[in-house]
Amino acid sequence: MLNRRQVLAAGVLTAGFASTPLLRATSRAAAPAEPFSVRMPVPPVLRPAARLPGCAIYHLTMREAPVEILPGRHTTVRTFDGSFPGPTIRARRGETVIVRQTNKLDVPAAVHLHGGHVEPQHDGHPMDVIAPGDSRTYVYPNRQRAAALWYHDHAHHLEAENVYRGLAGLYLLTDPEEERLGLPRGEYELPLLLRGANLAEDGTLIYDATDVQGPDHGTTLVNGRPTPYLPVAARRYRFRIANVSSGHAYVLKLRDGSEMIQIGTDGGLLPEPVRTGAVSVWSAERADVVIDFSRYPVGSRVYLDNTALFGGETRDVLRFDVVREARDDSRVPERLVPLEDLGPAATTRTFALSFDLATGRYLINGAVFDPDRVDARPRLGVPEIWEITNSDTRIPIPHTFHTHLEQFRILDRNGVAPPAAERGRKDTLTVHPGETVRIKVRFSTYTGRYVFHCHMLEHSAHAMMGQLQIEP
Ligand SMILES: [Cu+2]
Repeated sequence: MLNRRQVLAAGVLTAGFASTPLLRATSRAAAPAEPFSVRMPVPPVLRPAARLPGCAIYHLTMREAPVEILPGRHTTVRTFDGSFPGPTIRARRGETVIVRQTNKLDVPAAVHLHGGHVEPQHDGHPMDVIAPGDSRTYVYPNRQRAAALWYHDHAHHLEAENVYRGLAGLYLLTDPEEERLGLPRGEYELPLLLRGANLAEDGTLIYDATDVQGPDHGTTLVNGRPTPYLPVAARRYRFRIANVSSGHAYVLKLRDGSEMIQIGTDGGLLPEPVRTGAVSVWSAERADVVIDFSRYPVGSRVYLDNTALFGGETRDVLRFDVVREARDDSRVPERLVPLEDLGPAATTRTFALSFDLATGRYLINGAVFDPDRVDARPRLGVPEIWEITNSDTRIPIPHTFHTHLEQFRILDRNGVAPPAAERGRKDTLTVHPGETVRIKVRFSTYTGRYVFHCHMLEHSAHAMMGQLQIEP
């Protein structure tokens, strides 16, 4: 594995700027894909290798595979089981999922279940990697609320490229509370994994960490295909949106300005639905969104746009083609799932996110990641307030702060209560330049070592990460 010095020598300064959307000024010729010329695929649902009482066992192999991204062209990507993005794992609360991962890539990998509440040895710690040729078994107890989690590589220094090249997949955890709500399901509940890709004309996936527009600028992919179309019925659909990009932000709007209903965020369902014209998902965030197509006559074309254009991205994301009528017995109740009270906080910690111009390093509290250093020792079960400040105002670089193990609550942004869609269980949040965000978090169940980091993957790959030791 590359060490930090080698990565720095490889050009961390430009690489750092590369994942800075606000600094992307120019645009580049798009890859040769007519928008809305391919149908949106749905990643396959992974079938268990075995089922035991209360437990499902899966096998996944990480390997390179050729896939079709641009029509008629082959692209070699890094996959879980040949699927780009990875297959969706469907889990139920209380039913253990065991995933045996075999690494047939020529680079190390560590598989992290993002948003998962798991023991430290199953968390995919960045230093706890699966060497090429080796296998490892991860255990996910699923003792947490229904949520759209996702699994992805987390090998230190390599995660940005590994995820960019394809090592990401959705993990949909359900529970009886969610099931009884009557939300759209089956063929009317679809994942939308969003990301960018820099594709050459011949289909080659280019990873250039020094690209000033970010390595994943260029073509917007939904479930691995460029700006696709999706035939829909004139009824409600539930979309499980995940931003699996290196550093892109998506602020999604329907081009006709119509309402969407956001029902969930990173850690599951919101207390109540949020009717909105714009759904925001930054790197690693998820949004659970219902769109009601019954307001459109059959034959309508409904466009989903990205309005967070910092340069290099296209507005087009997805086109819904309303092709038929359909019965709809789904609903969106006015009350979803209540938020539990985390209790009064006993400790306050501060985390300062910054970019050091002199060294080109991304820092948390003035330091880069050191696997031999513990940065915070929260006590099990004791609520804490974390004040996370992005002090980069001269060079306005946003960051996305993510902690492993636990879902937190956003208390305020610069002292102001967060927007309704952020008042749920969160594991990732954007901290804008000049902003201080206060969160409340309470680590539960497991002691041991976990990481927190910026989830702009070019930043975390350059060691914008710290370590927690959860103490009994
Ligand atoms: Cu960052």
